[in-house]
Amino acid sequence: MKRERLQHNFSEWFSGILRSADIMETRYPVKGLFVWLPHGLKLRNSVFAIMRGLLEQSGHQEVLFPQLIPENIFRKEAEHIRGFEGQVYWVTHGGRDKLDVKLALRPTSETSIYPMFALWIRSHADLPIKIYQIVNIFRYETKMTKPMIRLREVTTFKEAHTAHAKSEEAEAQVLEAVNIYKRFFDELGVPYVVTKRPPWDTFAGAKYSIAFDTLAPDGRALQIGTVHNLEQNFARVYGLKYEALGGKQHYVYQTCYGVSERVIAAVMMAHGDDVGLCLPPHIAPIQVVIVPIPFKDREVPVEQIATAIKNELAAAGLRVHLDERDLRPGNKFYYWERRGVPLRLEVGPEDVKKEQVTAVRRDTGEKQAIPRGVLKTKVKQLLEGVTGDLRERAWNLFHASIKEAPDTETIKRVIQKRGGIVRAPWCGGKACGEALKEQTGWDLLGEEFDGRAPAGACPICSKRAKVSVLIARTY
Ligand code: P5A
Ligand code: ZN
Repeated sequence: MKRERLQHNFSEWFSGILRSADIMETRYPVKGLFVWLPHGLKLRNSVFAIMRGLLEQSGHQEVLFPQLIPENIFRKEAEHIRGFEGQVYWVTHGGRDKLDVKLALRPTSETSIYPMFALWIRSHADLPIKIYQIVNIFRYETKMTKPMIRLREVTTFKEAHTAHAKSEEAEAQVLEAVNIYKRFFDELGVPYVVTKRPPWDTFAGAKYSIAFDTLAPDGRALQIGTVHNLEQNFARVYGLKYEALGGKQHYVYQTCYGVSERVIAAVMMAHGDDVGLCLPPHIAPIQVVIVPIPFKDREVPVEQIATAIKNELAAAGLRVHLDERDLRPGNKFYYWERRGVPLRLEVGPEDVKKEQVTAVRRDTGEKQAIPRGVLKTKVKQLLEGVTGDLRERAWNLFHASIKEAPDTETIKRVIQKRGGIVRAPWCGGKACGEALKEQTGWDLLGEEFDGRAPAGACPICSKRAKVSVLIARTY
């Protein structure tokens, strides 16, 4: 399967496929805002259903907070504000009246949620709190906007927020969140690295941030999720206190973590090819498409049989579509291939005669005849195979794009030449981190999380390396 065009002109491929695969309308007349189309919205919903399941299973409860935050409350946490100041849209008027207190359109919801936490938390018994919401947020992004990837209205912001009695519990929560995200991306077959972001790239108001990055086909790293330990920063500002057993008041410890529709872009990139999308079956809005191949001069009930097959597969719980349009089969094939439908079943006169169906896998193009008698079982098997193979292929490509480099010249050159991620030894010092960024000209993703103990010396200070640092060109 060809991925050349994706590599060389990823941007063009991506915007082309958004429209032709019925994912997004990109001509909405406000910069950074886009329209979800039916097929795209179904894909989005099934991806976020997985996330919902993972969060619910691990004791998170869904809430829904208002979108507007009063300026005075929004401005309380100094660091947070410094980070978001330049990105906030303000509501200043209600009708013709100027508002007494300006209202921020949430760029994220810490400052909307935590004042309510302050009302809810009284004693130790009220903790922990683990909530999440899937909402839209607004960020006045100044870098180039891109559908799903850098939006001014993020339509699908999944944010979770937690509060704990003890520092260690917040630490444990960070690990739980990292594991939830790992499972999420594994389910989607989206490969990733996990790093602890350097201080200059830490979420505004957090003690530290852990981030997931994948690679776009053009070799640039894309941050697809973050987990933050907020420690007591927000708790102190918003007065989130609980009474411990002895009657003493304590500030809570907090974490938050989020992903957005960027993960949908990551799914499209991880599995797509020259033709278009290639979707993992469990999230594909249509898993199986049936294309009848009628034969004019013969009296074979192709359509009738195709309908029977459709009903049989639908009854088995598969998302199946019968394409009865008056189009040439070849056009239909291409149409569904572009949309990434994992499996096509063709029913032609030959198939009818032999009581079989011809199955074609979207990912490999592999064709095979399936006897009608074992259709259900065989189709399910094939789909499972596709899921596994897509994941494996994506991870193989990803691993091949991670290179080791011992010194700044090599780091610089490797990324310049082929993009991807470079793993280098690092003493872990902030100054050396900054120098690495300066001298290579690329971005530090950060210290590799649960990475292998590195061999070698820090390329800057020559001290023995304590950790591995990952470096890439980023989006
Ligand atoms: C965590 C959830 C936060 O906002 N507050 C609540 C924390 N973290 S974050 O890193 O700023 O955002 C989380 C993830 O959202 C995606 N993202 C975006 N996606 C599309 N367009 C944007 N403008 C945008 N900004 C952030 C990123 O994947 C990020 O990791
Ligand atoms: Zn060093």
